[in-house]
Amino acid sequence: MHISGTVRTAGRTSGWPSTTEAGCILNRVYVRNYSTQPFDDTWLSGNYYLKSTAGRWDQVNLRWQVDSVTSLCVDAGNPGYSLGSEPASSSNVRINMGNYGGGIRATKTPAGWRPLSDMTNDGIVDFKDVDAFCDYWLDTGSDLAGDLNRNSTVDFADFAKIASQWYLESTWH
Ligand SMILES: [Ca+2]
Ligand SMILES: [Ca+2]
Repeated sequence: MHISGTVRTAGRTSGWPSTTEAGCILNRVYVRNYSTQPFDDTWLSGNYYLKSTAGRWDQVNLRWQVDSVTSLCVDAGNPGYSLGSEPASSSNVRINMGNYGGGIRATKTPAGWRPLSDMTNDGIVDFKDVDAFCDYWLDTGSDLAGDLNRNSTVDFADFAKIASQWYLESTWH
């Protein structure tokens, strides 16, 4: 599944580059400075299934496998996208980045992994997310990153979601 989107914020354009290993790398660079951290905790080499402590599809043994780490690409896709066919759970609030995002084999989300309103994917809901959100204010259409309740309009109902999660942090933040 193709998961693209662009965050338009003041002075910069950053995206959720879609389907590839490179896309995840770009996202990680955007989120933090990962220059000192290895990328091998992110996906399974060769097939790009994102690792997760909540479960990741093992296509060799055809079962869900639990990992010791979780990829930051889990629930890091465009907040305005539908989850598609991803495994439903209260923890799964956003579509995953990567090849399997939106599909039935999408990697599962650990509890508290990603606030819906953490538009900048930096692990906390704060003014930077409001900055990103405001660029979509009163926009209409599908797949808008600021459309947190996914009703094709960016308005106060979406802002209320940010307000309700103010300073909420990811478990890894
Ligand atoms: Ca997800
Ligand atoms: Ca909305």
